[in-house]
Amino acid sequence: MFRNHLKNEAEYDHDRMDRYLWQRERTTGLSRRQLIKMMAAALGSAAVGGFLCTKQARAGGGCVQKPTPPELFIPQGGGNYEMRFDVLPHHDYLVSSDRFFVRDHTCTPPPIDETTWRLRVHGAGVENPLELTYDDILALPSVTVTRFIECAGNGRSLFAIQQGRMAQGGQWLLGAVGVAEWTGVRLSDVLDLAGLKSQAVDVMPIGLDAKFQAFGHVRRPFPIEKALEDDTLLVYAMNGQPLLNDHGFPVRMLVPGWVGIANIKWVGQLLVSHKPLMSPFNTNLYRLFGDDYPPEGVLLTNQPVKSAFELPFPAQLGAGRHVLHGRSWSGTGPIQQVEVSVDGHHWKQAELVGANEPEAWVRWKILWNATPGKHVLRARATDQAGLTQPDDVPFNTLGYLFWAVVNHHVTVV
Ligand SMILES: Nc1nc2c(c(=O)[nH]1)N[C@H]1C(S)=C(S)[C@@H](COP(=O)(O)O)O[C@H]1N2
Ligand SMILES: [Mo]
Repeated sequence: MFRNHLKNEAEYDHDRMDRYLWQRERTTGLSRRQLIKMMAAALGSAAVGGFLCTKQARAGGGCVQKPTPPELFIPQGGGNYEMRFDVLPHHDYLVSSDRFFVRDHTCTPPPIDETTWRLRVHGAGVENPLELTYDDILALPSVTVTRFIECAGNGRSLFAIQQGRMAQGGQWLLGAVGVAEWTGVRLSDVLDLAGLKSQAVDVMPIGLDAKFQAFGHVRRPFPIEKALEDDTLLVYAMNGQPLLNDHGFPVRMLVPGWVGIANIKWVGQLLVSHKPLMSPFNTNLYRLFGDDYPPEGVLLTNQPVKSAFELPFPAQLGAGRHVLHGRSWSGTGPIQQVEVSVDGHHWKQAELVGANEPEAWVRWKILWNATPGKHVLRARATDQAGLTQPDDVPFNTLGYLFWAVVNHHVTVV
């Protein structure tokens, strides 16, 4: 019944939240106002810990299995490492798997034996609940796409650095994003096998990693319309190799253009529902809360448009001519244009280089004659949907979606 507005999850969220609160009102006897207050309270206690696995990491329990040398990554506590843009090879469109950022809620990438692993597809939204083996999945028609995965919290540190207000959570710069080539099967093919019912409204992949505190297993529903898109995949390979354990071996979700959390790693179950589904990962977390937002927050769906220079942050350069390299990306379409300012007033078009895939990124370059002194470089992208990076963004307490133009400080000597 919601089908016609499922494409726009933000609109649908309104209905979904409404129904959810209505169900909760009936089962708990609490008022809507009380329920919203409880959500906000749970949120407060959750957020205090920031990245909650930091303690474990300090105790020596390494969370991430692939090497994370400081030349390639900035550690962000626990199982969280951001990619360094400054050492990304300018000529590579893809981020190799050894450089790809890692974001784990629990520091417990489960050691999964793919011979005993099963994907359970079940729920009232399917006629024939089923279990698939790894081999069953490999035997389905495969699809390869190039897309980014970006954490909703990417750029969070810039709320403090640039707008003077620190948000809760890991203080990422801009490297919690990466573009890879993903191979897997269409989620729609798997749902067809399970006899998807016309009444199905939501699909919720559930991760096999440990429970994230009181929030339980990492899981996030998305509407059936998104589930049925051609590039929404159950992925088993990244850049032509089986997924690394850190990136969700044996199978993870790829939900193109959407916030990182939608791309559930180590998927063990797909719950297909004929009723709206909720999880703390789209009610308490991954919503915009704060003075500029309604009390129940605003759902996150697509990543907005952003840009980064392939320079250290901040950078030091010698005087003279430089080719500045960078990348821009958007969750709402390919990039239309990128403008760069080196003086805070004038904008010049950067030259777009090579591939410009939707929900991936485009590389760009521009010549700069650097004179000694302090400078602020700024890059501003516009995507084909017409979305342009603003000068600042309203604060939200959890620091998601910082997509304002970034002031990149450079000292020229
Ligand atoms: N099971 C599970 N899936 C998960 C997460 C997690 O902690 N557990 N983190 C999510 C978040 S917040 C992001 S940004 C991406 C990061 O994917 P990556 O670590 O492969 O870069 O995975 C998502 N999928
Ligand atoms: Mo994330």
